[in-house]
Amino acid sequence: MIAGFCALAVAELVSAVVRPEAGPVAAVGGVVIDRTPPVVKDFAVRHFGTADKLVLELGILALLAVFAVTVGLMALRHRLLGSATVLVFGVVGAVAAVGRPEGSPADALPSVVGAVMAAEVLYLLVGRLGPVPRPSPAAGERDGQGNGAFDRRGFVIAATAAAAASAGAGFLGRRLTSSVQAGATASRHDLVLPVPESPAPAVPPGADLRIRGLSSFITPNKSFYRVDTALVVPRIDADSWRLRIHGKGVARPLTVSFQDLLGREIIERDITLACVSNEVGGPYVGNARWIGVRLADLLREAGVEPPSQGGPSDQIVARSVDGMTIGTPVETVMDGRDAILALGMNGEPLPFAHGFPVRMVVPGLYGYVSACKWIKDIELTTFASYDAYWVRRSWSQQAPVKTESRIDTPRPFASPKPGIVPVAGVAWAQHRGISRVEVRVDGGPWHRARLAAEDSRDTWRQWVWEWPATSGNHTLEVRATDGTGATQTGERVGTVPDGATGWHSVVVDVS
Ligand SMILES: Nc1nc2c(c(=O)[nH]1)N[C@H]1C(S)=C(S)[C@@H](COP(=O)(O)O)O[C@H]1N2
Ligand SMILES: [Mo]
Repeated sequence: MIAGFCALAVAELVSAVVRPEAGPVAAVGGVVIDRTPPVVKDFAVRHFGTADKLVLELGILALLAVFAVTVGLMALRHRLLGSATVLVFGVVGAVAAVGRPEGSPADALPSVVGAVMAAEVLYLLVGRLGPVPRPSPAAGERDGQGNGAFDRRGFVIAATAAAAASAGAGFLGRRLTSSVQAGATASRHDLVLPVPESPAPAVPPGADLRIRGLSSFITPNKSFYRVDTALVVPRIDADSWRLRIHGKGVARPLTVSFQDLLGREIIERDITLACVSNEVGGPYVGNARWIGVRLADLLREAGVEPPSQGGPSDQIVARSVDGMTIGTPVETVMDGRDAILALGMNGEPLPFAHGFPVRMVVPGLYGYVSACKWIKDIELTTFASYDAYWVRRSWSQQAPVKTESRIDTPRPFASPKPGIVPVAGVAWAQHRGISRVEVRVDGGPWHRARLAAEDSRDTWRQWVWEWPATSGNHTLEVRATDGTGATQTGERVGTVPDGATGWHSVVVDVS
């Protein structure tokens, strides 16, 4: 266990110099995420939610602990074989790190150096457990240990020293990583958001019904859902950030810096973002005020034309610094909607976890086909010639947001008193808007809910229905109708391949 700890701590230190993402646990975890079958991923999201990454990392550590004990027992019999096995683990970590989307040969270093150190520590410690040459038979008799005698004191000293040195290395690694990232932290801290040339219209007074238990109209950054594959949140210095726009039909390829973006026309918009992995009634949806640059403006400047005007590319592939690829229809981005290269969220620079310094947001599309965080590259291509990350994992190429509604209050299995009970929630159909929400009790007739004032058709809309509740168990159901007049389907389908459908229902016990 001490040797295993030493491996991870030394790897931590070395990865601070190479890059944080190259650490063995992050690298192996990344490989697991990339290879997880959709069923397992859905299971993890359902049961662990946003803690799925923590569960994965703890799982890897638990497995490593089991391996460490096994290898340790083996080393007691075959000292060299034990150490050699540790090196095999180092190779596994190294291969995983080098093979990551943005991996380079240097990424092997943390695992290799960590494993070599651990192999040595194991060899030395096991050596201390061996029989010591006895000065005289009398000494052995005094110990009462006969041939199995070992230098207990020497072992404890060596083990303690190894553990302490490892802890020191690990601690130093952490410190080093945060000082390497200090530039990024400072660049975010020092950023003053630009004043938008085109500000978002004020949220109408009646948009937030302020009912207890109902999601607030604007979702604060700290409670905004986070969905991504990054075990180590990328921290990029805005000053060194660049975005390249290139590919098929790009007459004038562009590379823009953060300063370039700040010098352009800045717009501000309220847009609701939703994840395709959100189950009916689920939490992976949030509404924020974004500030940034119109993506269509940049594309036009680069000479891009949408397919409807003869452009040869129908897909934008956005690439992030951590190797995520996200494919978005060119036509959608250029159809006049407010597709944004966002640099601010709810009045502050993007939080690191939400894509600092720049991310995409496209109203009306699920995040996995539109909302690339930590973006660094935009390539114009075709859907026929390129499948982005999630498309290769059985999700659809095209994924407009489906009309959905959710009951926020009462909570499932709540027990309100008989009388008027406000049933309230949110409904969303980004870029189509919400025109009606209805609620029914126990499969009875649909009742029209009162809609909160509409902020924009790109945002969700709150609703409330005053329910004259009677004693007993009741099932509440909700459905929404979008701005085109289409009513949300009651047919239950799962999240794969392009978003869940069905009516959210909540069972309550009025008593
Ligand atoms: N680089 C990167 N961008 C990403 C993802 C990711 O894994 N990596 N996940 C996408 C998905 S699936 C969603 S739903 C949104 C979520 O954005 P949020 O975490 O800011 O809420 O980001 C999108 N952008
Ligand atoms: Mo998502």
